[in-house]
Amino acid sequence: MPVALITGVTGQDGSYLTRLLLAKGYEVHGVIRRASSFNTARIEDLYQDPHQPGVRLFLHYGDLCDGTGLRRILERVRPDEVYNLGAQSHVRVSFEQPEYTADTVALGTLRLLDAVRDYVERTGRQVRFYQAGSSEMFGAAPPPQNERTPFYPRSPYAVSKVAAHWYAVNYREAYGLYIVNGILFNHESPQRGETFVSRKITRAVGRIVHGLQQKLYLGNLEARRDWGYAGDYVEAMWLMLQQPEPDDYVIATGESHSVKEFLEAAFGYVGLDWRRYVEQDPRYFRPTEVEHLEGDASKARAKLGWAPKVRFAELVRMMVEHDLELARREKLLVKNGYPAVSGGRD
Ligand code: NAP
Ligand code: G4F
Repeated sequence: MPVALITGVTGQDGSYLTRLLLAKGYEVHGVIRRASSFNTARIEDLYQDPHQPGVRLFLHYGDLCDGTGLRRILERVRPDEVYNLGAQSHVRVSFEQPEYTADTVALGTLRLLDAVRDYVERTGRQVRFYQAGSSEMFGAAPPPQNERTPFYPRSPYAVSKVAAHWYAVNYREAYGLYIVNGILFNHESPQRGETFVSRKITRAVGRIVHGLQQKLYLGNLEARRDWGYAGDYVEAMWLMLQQPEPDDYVIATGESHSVKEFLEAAFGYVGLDWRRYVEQDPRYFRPTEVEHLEGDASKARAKLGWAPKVRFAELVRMMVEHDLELARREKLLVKNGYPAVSGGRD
């Protein structure tokens, strides 16, 4: 049975990847951070009581800022594949916490790569490593962006991802390790964090329909993103690690939309005019913005046979429908005396 280790297992991509690998027959080990409240909501339905026989999902406390712990987990798990998805992944927050972002994203990757390097050297085992790179690394470089586009990062997050990318390339070349960089454009889902713009919008649509929210405050509405579906993108991660030789790949739909177009699609789906509900708040603008990301994934199509299945309109519909149901349940709770969740952050 192949064994996978995932950092960021509790995040959006971690939850989709865990589902995919379990379905493929893997034993999956996830690194979770100790928190004062449960942070495993996205994988709750996959969690298995370790006291039961036949369990294939295991969780280990760890942190990308704690190299010793990562090394210990590696020794215990003895993985065939490592997926490094853990990160402080919010671009605007990275302007407020640049040092912490660099610690998790850049140094965290280095810590894990270095632990894998020593583990491989000592045991002689093969370990395949996936590094979660980002289209944010292209930043101000004009679209369409592909593997040959020079990086021009525009945030502490993006600079840290560029560092992680080059650490990965260097460890591949210096030590002959099997390491791939997936350069993924934005991908969303009903599991997307609620402070990213897509989910912030679809959550607001659900709440507005059910009378739980009146206004939605956003920043730059002109920015364009190449939005795909997380379920499709974790397939690409897995495919990258199944190739005879390690390489780097852009994963994207090849189609971009502005935040305004996302608003039109999401509010339009429930027959509302977004202009009546949306206001701009300067706090959501970034000191340096990435205006236009639109990927060219022809290399992934040719070499991995990968193509996105879910397109923009379908993605928006899926997210709005999910969040309408969530808001309906929230309304029931509020009606029964539970405090309302405050929406519309970040
Ligand atoms: P996400 O939902 O924000 O999940 C991030 C994960 O990292 C969470 O499990 C989080 O744990 C964990 N984490 C944060 N800080 C950590 C630390 N110091 N040590 C260990 N784990 C830590 O992100 P995502 O959307 O799934 O993205 C997965 C990866 O792909 C990230 O590296 C992101 O930067 C990258 N990426 C994402 C996209 C996208 O559009 N989604 C595109 C390109 C690249 P908690 O649950 O405890 O917070
Ligand atoms: O949803 P976002 O926060 O995603 P962003 O900045 O593109 O980053 C995401 O995708 C990257 C891949 O390209 C990942 F690497 C990264 O980890 C993350 O998953 O913002 C999208 C756009 C931006 O231009 C932002 O300025 O939406 C604009 N926006 C406008 N109002 C807003 C808001 N973004 C957020 N989060 N909140 C707003 O109120």
